[in-house]
Amino acid sequence: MMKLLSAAAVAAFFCMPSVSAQAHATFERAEASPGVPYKGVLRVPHGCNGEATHTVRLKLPDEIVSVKPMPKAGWTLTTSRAPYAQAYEEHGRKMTEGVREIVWSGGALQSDHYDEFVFMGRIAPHAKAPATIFAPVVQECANGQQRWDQVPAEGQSARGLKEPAPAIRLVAAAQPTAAPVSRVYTLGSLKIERPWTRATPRSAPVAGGYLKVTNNGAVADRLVGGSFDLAARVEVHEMSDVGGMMRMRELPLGLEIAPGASVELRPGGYHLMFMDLKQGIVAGQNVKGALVFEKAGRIEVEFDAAPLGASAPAAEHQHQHGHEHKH
Ligand SMILES: [Cu+2]
Repeated sequence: MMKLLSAAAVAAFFCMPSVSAQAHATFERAEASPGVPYKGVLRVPHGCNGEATHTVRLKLPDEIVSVKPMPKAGWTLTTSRAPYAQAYEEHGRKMTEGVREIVWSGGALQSDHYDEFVFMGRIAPHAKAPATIFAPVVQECANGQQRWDQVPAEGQSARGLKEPAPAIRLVAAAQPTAAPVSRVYTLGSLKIERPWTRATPRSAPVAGGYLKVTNNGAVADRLVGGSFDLAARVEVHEMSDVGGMMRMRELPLGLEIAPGASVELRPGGYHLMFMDLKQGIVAGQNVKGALVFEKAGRIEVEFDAAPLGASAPAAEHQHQHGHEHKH
């Protein structure tokens, strides 16, 4: 016959070591790439020696920028701002300072409960990869603290540390295996090869457009703009390294394609900027748009969306056959 057991009796019966009591504070996503958005979900598995946590302090490493913390019911949110170790440029605006510490306070997280503390940010475009970055955390309780601020010595593993700081591994953005992509267009004496774009986070306001144009004619032409189904308008941009800082600006007169020349629009260089996106771009999606040249006129094209952070177009073909696809 079934009997109701008290919680204590159940615990005694199973007599298992509590997994959560040994767990460390960690981030849900432990890997990210320079220049891409990062949603930080800090997982807090227990309190201070069995005591409830009333405050969680999270220090952001230099590599995490543009941070906005997510408010949390039952907790008071405060942030402290400070200059970034290294300024960077985002769409023409110089970013010099931002949130460096987030404090959630006035809460009551029981030691045998679990909770998550969230922020949205970005891995700085100048962050080095591969590397591991650390975000020290302090939990404050009525009579003590639980710190997560140990960082392994250079070249050492964090495995042996009792109170390791939550870590994020930075890896170079995914480079899709380069297979030839067959979208090629001809407009007068211009040859336009494989227009592509990149997946974006849902809330991204802009995206980049890339392609290669070759002018087989005898006179110069200019790429002056275009359209993109998911954007309000399209601008032609230039990106350049000015004293170690990536700078982006609109080319009001467009981009010249000299006779006989090939110009490649690619991440980190010339690009189309899709302004005021209506929705996020999904990897694998083909988005219709158009290119407008000063002399050759307008042509409808399709942009293939490569994964977030890709530095080259996604492979169009699943299998490589060991030969070039001719067009
Ligand atoms: Cu741009």
